[in-house]
Amino acid sequence: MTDPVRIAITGAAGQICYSMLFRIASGGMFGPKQPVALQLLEITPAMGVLEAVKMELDDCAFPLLSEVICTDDPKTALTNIDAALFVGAKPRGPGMERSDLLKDNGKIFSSLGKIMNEVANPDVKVCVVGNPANTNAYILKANAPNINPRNITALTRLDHNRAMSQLAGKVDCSVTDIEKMIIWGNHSTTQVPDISHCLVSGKAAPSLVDESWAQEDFIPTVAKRGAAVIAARGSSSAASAGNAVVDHMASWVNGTAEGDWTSMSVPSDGSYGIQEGLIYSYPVVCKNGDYEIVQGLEVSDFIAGKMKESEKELLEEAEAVKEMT
Ligand code: NAX
Repeated sequence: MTDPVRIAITGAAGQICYSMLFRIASGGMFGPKQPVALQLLEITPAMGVLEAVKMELDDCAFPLLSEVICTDDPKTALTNIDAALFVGAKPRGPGMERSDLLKDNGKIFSSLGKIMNEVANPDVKVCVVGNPANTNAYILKANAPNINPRNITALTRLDHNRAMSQLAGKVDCSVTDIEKMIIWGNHSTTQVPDISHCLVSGKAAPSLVDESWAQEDFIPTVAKRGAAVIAARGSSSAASAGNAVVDHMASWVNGTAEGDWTSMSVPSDGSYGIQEGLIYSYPVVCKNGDYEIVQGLEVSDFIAGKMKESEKELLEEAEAVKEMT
C-alpha cells in the first residue's frame, strides 16, 4: 500500500474547504491511486463545525482517505506534511483599511511560517489561498527559511480558469481548445490576464478578437470576477476557488499538458524584470513535480505597463508588512 500524502489545510471549516476537501479525499488532487491524510487546522471557536466536516468526510467512506486529524494547534497540523494549503485568513471587516488587513493576516502567516519552518518537510509544496494571497505567501516564505522557497506559491489558478472561460465564451469554443493563457502579477484587481500568446485550436487568439475587447472588456471582467460573484452570491467564490486549488496542485504534481502551461504565483527570480523574491503570477510549465517560469515571451508595451503596476502594488504590500519579513 502506498504511503498517504499528508496535507495540512488551514481554514478547514470554511466555505472553500467545504467543497475542496471532498475533491481531495476522492482523489481529485493527487490522483485516483494515491491515499491522502488530511491534517485540518481551524481556530478554536470553529472546531465544532470542523468536527461536522470530519463526520461528513467519514460518511463518504472514501477509499483513498486514510486519516483525518482535526486540530486548533498549528504544530499538530503542520508536522510531517508533504503539502500545505493555507486557506484560512482573516476577512476584511467593515471600515477596515487594506493596510490593517495586511497586518492582521501578516501576523497569522508569520506565526504559521515559523511553525512550518520547525516541523514540516523542507520540500513541502505550499499553496496560499487566503487573501491577500501573494503577500501572505511572501510573509510565510520569509518566516520559513528551512523550506525550499520555490515551493511557496499562491493561487492565481482561479483567475486563469476564469480567463479561459471568458475567452471560450467570446470565441465560442471549448476551454479544451485553448492553450497558453497567462495571468501575470498579483491576485487582485491589478492582475494582468493576457491572451497575447493564447492559441484557440492552434490559431492565435489575438487574431480572433478585437484588441479593444482584450484590453477593455476581457481584462477587467476577469480581474473583477471575484467582486461580481460576491455581488450575486453575498459571499466570495468558494466552489470555483476550491476547484482551482485542486487544479493548481494537480498540475504541479502531475505536470502541465505537453506544449501548454498554466499560471501560478511563485517567488520571482527576476524574470520579466519583476523584483526578485516577490510572489508574482507567471506562466509556468510543470514537470516531474517541479515548475519552471516560461522564458522569452514577447510582452507588448500595454501588457508590460500593467505588469509593472501589479508589481508596484506588491512592492507596496511588501513595504506595509516589512517588519514581519
Ligand atoms: P471562510 O470565512 O468561509 O473560511 C475561512 C476559515 O478560516 C474560517 O473557518 C476561519 O475560522 C478560518 N481561519 C481564520 N483564521 C485562521 C487561522 N489563523 N488558522 C486557521 N484557520 C483560520 O472563507 P472562504 O470563503 O473559505 O475563503 C478563505 C480565504 O480565501 C479568504 O481569505 C478569501 O478572501 C480567499 N480567497 C482567495 C481566492 C484566490 O483565488 N486566491 C479566491 C477565493 C477567496 O476569495
